Amino acid sequence: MKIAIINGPNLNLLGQREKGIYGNMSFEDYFAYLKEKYKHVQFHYYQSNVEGELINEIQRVGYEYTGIVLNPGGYTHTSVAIGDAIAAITTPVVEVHISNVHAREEFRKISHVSAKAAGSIIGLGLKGYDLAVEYLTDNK
Ligand code: CA2
Repeated sequence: MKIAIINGPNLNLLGQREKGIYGNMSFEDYFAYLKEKYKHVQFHYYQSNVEGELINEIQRVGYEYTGIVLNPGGYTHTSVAIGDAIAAITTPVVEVHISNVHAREEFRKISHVSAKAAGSIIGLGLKGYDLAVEYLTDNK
């Protein structure tokens, strides 16, 4: 069972900056925990700050993998192209946001991804990735 975790722009800074919003754990540390917890899952992690690279990766894994956990970062609110990429693939996508985007600025309430995703997990911190993996691996 193959699960891809794809993180968008600036999420490489997790644990280093804005800890009040995004927590103090790096994604690398959290990823080590996930791999330990779901030993039967073959994980692939990808992070990019570049919109087209994220789309290339979504297309690359989007037909063969069991599921994609996607946090598109700020592109969530701007990228029609990432939404189109999700609509084009066959692998289910769970959208994850660490912070509660609905409790922040107005522009963060818009997502070009939510309607194309199987579902969204918002505002539960890094635990959201865990819950997304749980959903995607259930009954597989
Ligand atoms: O809450 C989320 O997961 C977001 O996708 C994070 C994006 C933000 O633009 C979305 O509205 C919500 C920002 C990612 C920035 O990540 C940082 C992490 C640590 C330090 C600085 C930025």
